Amino acid sequence: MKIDELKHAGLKRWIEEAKTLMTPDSVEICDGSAAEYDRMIKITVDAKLATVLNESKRPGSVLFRSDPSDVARVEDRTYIASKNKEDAGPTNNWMDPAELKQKMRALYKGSMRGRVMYVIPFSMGQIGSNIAKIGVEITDSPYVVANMHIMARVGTKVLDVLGADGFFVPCLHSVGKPLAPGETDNGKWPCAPMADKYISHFPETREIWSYGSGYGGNALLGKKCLALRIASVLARDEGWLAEHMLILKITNPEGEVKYIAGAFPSACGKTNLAMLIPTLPGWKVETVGDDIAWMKFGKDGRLYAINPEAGFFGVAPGTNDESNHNAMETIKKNTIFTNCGLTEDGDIWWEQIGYGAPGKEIIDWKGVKRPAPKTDKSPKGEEIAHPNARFTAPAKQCPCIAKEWEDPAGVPISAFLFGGRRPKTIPLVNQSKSWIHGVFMGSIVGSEVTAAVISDQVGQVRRDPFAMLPFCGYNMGDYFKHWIKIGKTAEEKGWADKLPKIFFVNWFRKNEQDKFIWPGYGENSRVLAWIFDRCDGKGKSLETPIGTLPAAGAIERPAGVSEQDMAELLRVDIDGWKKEIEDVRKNHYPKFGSHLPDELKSELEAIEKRLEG
Ligand code: SAT
Ligand code: MN
Repeated sequence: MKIDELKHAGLKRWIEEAKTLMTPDSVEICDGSAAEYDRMIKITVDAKLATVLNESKRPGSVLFRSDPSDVARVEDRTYIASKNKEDAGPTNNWMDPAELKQKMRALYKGSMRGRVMYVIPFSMGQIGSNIAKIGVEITDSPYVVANMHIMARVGTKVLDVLGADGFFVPCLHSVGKPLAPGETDNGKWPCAPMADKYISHFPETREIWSYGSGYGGNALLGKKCLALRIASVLARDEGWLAEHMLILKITNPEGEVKYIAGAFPSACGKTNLAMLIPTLPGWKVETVGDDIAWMKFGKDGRLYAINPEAGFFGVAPGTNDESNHNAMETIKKNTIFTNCGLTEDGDIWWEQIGYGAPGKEIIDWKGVKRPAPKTDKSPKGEEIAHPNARFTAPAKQCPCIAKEWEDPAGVPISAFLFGGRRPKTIPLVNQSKSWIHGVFMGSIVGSEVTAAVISDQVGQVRRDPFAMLPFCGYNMGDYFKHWIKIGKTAEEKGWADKLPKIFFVNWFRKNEQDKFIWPGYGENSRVLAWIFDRCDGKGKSLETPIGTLPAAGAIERPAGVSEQDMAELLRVDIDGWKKEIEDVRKNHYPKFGSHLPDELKSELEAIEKRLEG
């Protein structure tokens, strides 16, 4: 399709502007076809950016190696450029939108020289769903085009829905590496130096400008940029929720079904939880989504969730047949791997894949030949696969994908989970006493920072409210208010009892020897079963100062967990909680100043009183 054939005048104008600014050699409007996907892969293979994997082992799959400086999201270079700094709030980087655009225009100038400018129309959510949103990404990266084919619904059919004047979020992306005449990438992942990378959001004008990175959430702009940062602003304005949450379907032995959504920071096991195989007999878990949930009230007063994505962009290391059999099945074919190891027999490999690497040698994520590890472990810092190595795979390939996963109406949510990596203090599971207490718990989520972000804080516990710290497109204090307002709306309409119940979970408790005391993975089904029952007002429980915990014996002990360990997992550590809450009062809540809702101040005081006994 040619630019002239486009029906949408605004889209046409925007493409022309981008072309004038970035001066690509040519422009292509993506149709979303399988042939187009294959062509993108061929271009990257010809440029030596991708390696085709062994067709008999990993059909239809390729491996990319990124630049060592371009391996994860860059929070320091991510901006929320609202007109007023206060609207970005204390947790976001801010710059004046005009100033930022000026800076970025200078970078974009001529940045696509020697490259093709691809225009990708995409829909987050089933095309035509009343919860879905349309975006158009302009990019000079065929890697991005191929990934977007998997992660979103792309192509001509989106333009049909957009029509002549439909709303779309313009998403501008350039890797920031123009090519001289005759030059090709020739095996070198194109990107710009760190100081020139910008992942920018303009919430008032609903625009995204990304420059200098080709990796994951920095470049696949439908994901974190649109479906979370911009969508959170749309959701605030339109009265719905855009959340960093997995969605799972759970069926009990009696055949009753519930849907649960859960917010956990990046690389805390959302994909594993969404695909878990229960160890509890008779229970079944199926996947609706593994990263993002968009939710709206239905006519019946329940919150209905859709997964706006069409694929999984999952962390590879640690994924194996034990930890996530369904993910291993999903990535058997038609998968894009990034920054994994390459074995002698043309397959991928990573740390904790469940087996040593075959053959004598292996190529690591930096492209260096190394002795093939005999076990699936490597010393820290010497990994064969980058700790944030990823797979991009179509959701429809997942053996446990729920049949409702593409239902445009969404699925009704019964429970919200909040959690993070917390070695101490936070018990295995804890139900909130009320909606507002649940919002309080969500607002104080803390987690050890993982390799999903380039940061010097990796390994340290930081507060990550609602697991949205890097993804909230406006003032986080106002975001808390929005959650409170959702509860109030439900109350006013007589739907309060239909709101999802809220739970805090922690699979990551450690003992004095720094060993995990809860086995996690499939055993988490024991916790999910208790949550399932609690949604029906069943499940033996105990009122405590921090919330409602399982009564002793309410969660059956898995093999390998001693009685003492179980008691520790469910102990209310009053001293630990006092410290936790003191940190919230002294260091966390003051950040939000006048934007902190009074309701949360009251919750803070109430829990302080309860802890004093
Ligand atoms: O933002 S990414 O999509 O690169 C991955 C993540 O942080 O969850
Ligand atoms: Mn995520």
